[in-house]
Amino acid sequence: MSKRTLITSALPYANGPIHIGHLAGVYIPSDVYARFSRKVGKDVVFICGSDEHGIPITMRAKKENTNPQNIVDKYHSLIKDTFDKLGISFDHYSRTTSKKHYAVSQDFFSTLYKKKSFIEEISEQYFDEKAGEFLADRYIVGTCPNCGNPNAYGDQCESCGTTLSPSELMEPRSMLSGNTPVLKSTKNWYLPLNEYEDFLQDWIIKGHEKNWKSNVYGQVKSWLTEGLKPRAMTRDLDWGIPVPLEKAKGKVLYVWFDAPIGYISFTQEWAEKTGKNWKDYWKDPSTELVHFIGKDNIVFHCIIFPVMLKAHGDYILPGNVPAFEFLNLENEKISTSRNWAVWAHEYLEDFPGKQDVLRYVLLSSSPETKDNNFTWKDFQTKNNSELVGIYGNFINRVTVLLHKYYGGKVPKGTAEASEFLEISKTTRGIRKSLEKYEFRNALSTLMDLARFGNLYLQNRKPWKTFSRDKEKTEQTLFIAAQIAAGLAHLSEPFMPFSSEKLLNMFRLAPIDWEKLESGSPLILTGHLIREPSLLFSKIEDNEIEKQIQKLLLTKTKNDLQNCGVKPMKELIDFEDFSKIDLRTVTILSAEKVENTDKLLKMQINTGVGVRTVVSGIAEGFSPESLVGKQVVALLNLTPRKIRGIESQGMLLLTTKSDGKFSFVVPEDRNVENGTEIG
Ligand code: B3M
Ligand code: ZN
Repeated sequence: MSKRTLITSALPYANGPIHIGHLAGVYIPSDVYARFSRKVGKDVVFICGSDEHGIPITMRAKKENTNPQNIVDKYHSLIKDTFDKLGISFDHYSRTTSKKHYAVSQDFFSTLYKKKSFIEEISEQYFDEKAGEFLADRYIVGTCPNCGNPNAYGDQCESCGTTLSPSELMEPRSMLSGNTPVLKSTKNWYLPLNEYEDFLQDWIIKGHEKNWKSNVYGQVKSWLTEGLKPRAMTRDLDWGIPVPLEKAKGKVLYVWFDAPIGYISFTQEWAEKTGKNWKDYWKDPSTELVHFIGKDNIVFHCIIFPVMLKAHGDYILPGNVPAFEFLNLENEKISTSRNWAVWAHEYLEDFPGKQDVLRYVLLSSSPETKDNNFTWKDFQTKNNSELVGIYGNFINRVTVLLHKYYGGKVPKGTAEASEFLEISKTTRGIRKSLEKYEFRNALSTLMDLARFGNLYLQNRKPWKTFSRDKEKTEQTLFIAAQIAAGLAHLSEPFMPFSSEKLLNMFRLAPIDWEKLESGSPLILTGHLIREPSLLFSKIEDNEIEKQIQKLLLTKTKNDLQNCGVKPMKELIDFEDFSKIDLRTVTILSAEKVENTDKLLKMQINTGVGVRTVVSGIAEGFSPESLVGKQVVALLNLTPRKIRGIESQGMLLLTTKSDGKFSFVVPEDRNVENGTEIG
C-alpha cells in the first residue's frame, strides 16, 4: 500500500511578494519533495496557503496607508500566481481568512478551552497611550536581554534567535509612536508549554535524534534544556480571528495559534474539493506529516504547534520538520524592508520561460545546513556552464545524432550494457538523498548522469564509428537515448518544465520511479523522436549586468536613506532659476579681514567689472593660494556689509561632512571671465 504523506510548506505572510530566500529555503525543496514522493508512488497531499493575520499584515497596511484586508487580497493573489508560474505543485493553496479556517481555528480553541488546556491570566501588557492600543509582539522593540541587540522584537530576537516576551525587552519602545509604552492589565489565555516538557523530551529528544536534521534537533534540545514558559494564545488586536468566548470580546487568536491550524483547515478544504477523507491524513498514525519551514519557524513547528496538537489529542504529530537556513543575496542578508531581494515575480518577467533555471540555481545553492549565498554571476555560470554546457549539450548531441544517422528513430541495441545501469544507479542515488532531505546532493547526482552521458559519447565517438562500425554506433546511440530518457524522467521533481519538454521531444509518457529502478529499457528500438528543440539557452552578460545595476540602485537608495544629507528644498520654477546670475570669475587678490579668523576679502574679475567679495573661507585657504584661481560666483546677490566691507557677490563652495570646503570650478580651464552658467 502506498504510504500516505502530508507535506506542508510554511504559510507565507501575505504582506509582500515572494523572494528567492523564500523559494530556496522552503517552497522549491518542498515542491521537489512532493513531486518525488508522488513519483515513488506515495499518496501525497501538498498543502499551503497565505498567512493573513498577525502584526506583519497590520504593519504593512499602516506602511501602505490602507487596511489589512486590502493588503492580504493584493499579496495573496500575487503570491499564488508566482507559485503557479514557478510550478510549485500544491494540491491546495488557500488563505487563513477563509471561512473554513475561521471555523476550524475557533473550534480548535474551544476544544482546548473545554479540556482546560489553557491557563487564564491577567497580566500587565504594554500599552501605547498615544495610539490607544495594546502592543503585541512585533509592535514593540527593545534591547534583547540575551545578546544586547537593540532592535529585538517583542516575540523574538532576530540576532540570536531567542524567543522573547515583550516584558523581557530592555528599554522597550512602541513601533506605533516610538514612545515608551506603559503597562496595563489585560486577561489572556496561555498554553502552559512548561507542562509538556516531558512529552517533548520523549517525542523529539528520544524519538527523533536520528531522523531530524541536526540544526532542528539541536535548537529544540537547547530550548528544552533552558526550560519552557507558558505562552499567550490570544491577543488584544483588532485584526485576526475572534476568540470564541463571550468573556474575550475584542480579542483575537494569536497568529501563531491560527496559522499552523491552517494546515488542517486547508486539508479539509482540499478533501471537500476532491472527495477525499481529510481524517485519513490527520488522524491515522501511519500518515507521514512533514513540515517544510525556514529556521526562524522552528520553535513554532517543533514546540508550540505539537503541544497544541497533543493537547487537542485527535491529531498526529509531525514525522519530520526539515528546516532550512537562510539564503543571502550578494553576501548580504535578504531584507524586504530594505528591498534587498530578488523578487520572484520580477524574475519571471525578466527571464520568461526560465523558471527551471531559477529552480536549478536555488536548489544547487540551497541553504540546507548553513546559510548560503546567491549571486547573479553564479546564476549565469550555473546556467551557461551546467544547464546549457552539460545537460542541454548532451540532449542536443543525442537528438541531433539520432536524426542525422537514423531519421530520428532509436536504433537497435541492448540494455545489457554496464552503462545502462547508470540510470537505475542515479535513480536510487536521488531517492536516497531526497529521503534524507539532501536536495543539493540529489541535484548533483542528476547532473552526474548528464556528465556521464557526455563522457560516454566522447569515449565512443559515434561520429567516427558511423562509417566503419554500424553495430557499435547503433549501440552507442541506443544507450545515449536511454540516458536522455532517464534524464527526462528524473528531472521532473527538480525541473518540471524542462522534463515535460524533454518527454515531449522523446514522445514519452511519465513513468514511476520503480520502473526507472527496474532496469528495463526506457525507450525502444524504432521509437521515433521529434526534431531537437532548445532546452536551455545562454544568459548573456548584459542580462546579468541589468540585474546587478538594479541591486546597485537599491543599495544607493538605502545608503541615501541612512546618510546625513539634508533633504531637498522646495521646488522652484524656471523663472526663479533664471533670475540667478552665475558667472565664471577670477580671483585677483585676497587678504585677511583684520581681527577675524575666518573672513577673507577678495577682488574678483567678473568679466563685467572688478568687484569686492567677503567670504568665510580663511581657515581653508591661504590668501596667496587663491590669487589667479578661476571659480564660480553669484553676481546678482544684493550687496551686504560684512565687518564694514561691502560684499558684492558670493563665491560658490561645497562643504563636506567633515567641514572642509572647496570651490566649484569650471571643468574647462580656459573659460572667459563673465561666462554665464545655467
Ligand atoms: N507566516 C512565515 C514567516 O514566519 C510564517 C509561517 C507560518 S506557518 C504556520 O515568515
Ligand atoms: Zn538576541
